[in-house]
Amino acid sequence: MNENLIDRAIDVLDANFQEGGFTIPSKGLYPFQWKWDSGFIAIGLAHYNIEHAKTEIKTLLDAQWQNGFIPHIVFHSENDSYFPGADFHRSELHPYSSKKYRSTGMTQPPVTGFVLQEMYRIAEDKVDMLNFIEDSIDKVYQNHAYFYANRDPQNEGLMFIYHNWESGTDNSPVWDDIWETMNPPEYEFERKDTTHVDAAQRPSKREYDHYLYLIDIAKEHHYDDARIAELSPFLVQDPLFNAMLIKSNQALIDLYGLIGGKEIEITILKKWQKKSIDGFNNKLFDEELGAYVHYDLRNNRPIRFVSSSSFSPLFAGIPNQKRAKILVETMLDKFGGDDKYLCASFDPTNERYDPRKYWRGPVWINMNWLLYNGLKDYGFTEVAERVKSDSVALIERDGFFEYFDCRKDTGETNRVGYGGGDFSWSAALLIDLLK
Ligand code: 9WN
Repeated sequence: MNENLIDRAIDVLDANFQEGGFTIPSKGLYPFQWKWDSGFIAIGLAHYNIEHAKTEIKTLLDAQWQNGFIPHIVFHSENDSYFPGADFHRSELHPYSSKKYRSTGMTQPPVTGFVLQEMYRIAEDKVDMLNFIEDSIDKVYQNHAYFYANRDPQNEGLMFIYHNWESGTDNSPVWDDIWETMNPPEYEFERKDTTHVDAAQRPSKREYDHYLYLIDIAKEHHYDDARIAELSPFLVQDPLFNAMLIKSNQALIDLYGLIGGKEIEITILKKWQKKSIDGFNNKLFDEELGAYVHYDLRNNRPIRFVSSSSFSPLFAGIPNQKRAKILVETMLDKFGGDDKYLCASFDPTNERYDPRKYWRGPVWINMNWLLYNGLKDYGFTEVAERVKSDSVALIERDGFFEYFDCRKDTGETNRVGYGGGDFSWSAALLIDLLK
């Protein structure tokens, strides 16, 4: 059974691999290269086509800006099946943007560092992989340097994101109260996503108005981070985003150690790492909720909701064992009923939870992959195994979809998964889970 599932996953990835040397997340819906998708995809590719895995990362890093920034979408081709495209984002407004590729002017969770380490773990030819890493790692380091120099105005070791798309968890209920503080114009535009996916599973038109308005503000200031930090109505310290950075910092420390002769970079990374882990634990843990939460820097308040992002610090070794245990209890208590697959993207006991709608409840395989590995590292073997077998069960039930209903019984027949079909990271990470 597993072999068959792996073969199907490989077919999905191969069909989504493009001549330009990158993998689209899903045909029709997402026709370009996305930053954190590329990382997860490279992990899956590394298991059966190491050259494609290397190419995936090389292509992404080729789109890096002169200031170290790596954009969230790289528009490799003209394709009008996606909105908003290159003409809306206008990355050329930033003086340091890539001259080779048009892109967005926002980023996504910094997974590339730990992805290089995963590729090293998976590769059979370690010497060859270390050569590849040696060629790529400074670019990832520069990306981290960009974050510490531009995204941490209060010097807390915690980076801000200025757009919900930077979080990767686009329409999470976590952002709802921020939308309440804004009043964007009613944009006129043609939605493309809802021509590919049932509108009931996607963000609303009004939510898109907010998303576009945030980009317009950033564009008005030519994507200048300092101006964005002063002016953007959306300015958030996200536990998922920062956990990915911390995990990747550690990966860079380890990999530079293997390469040798990189003491200066290692010293700087260790300094960043200490500041970030301390800042994270001091600021983002909510004792009452028993979970890490987001912090709204613009309105100076914690955003007190539990989502799958709340547990992602397990993947980066951020909580001590005692806090890790509290996190697991919270997860099982709120998300882990026998009637549900782990792990819903948003607290099923909260009134904002919606089991069908995108990041407002459904299970995502990339989040489960992070949680599985984090739980395993902390010795929560049984829960880790449950997250893994639930992920496999959902893919077996619905196929390689983008997201999944966590309810074991939805009362519906002819079930299919939600969002885009033949979704690349669901396939890639399934391969890694089963290998
Ligand atoms: C905007 C590509 C991306 C993922 C995100 C997911 C979704 C895009 C969209 O698809 O976001 O970036 O148009 O909805 O939320 O995590 O990287 O798969």
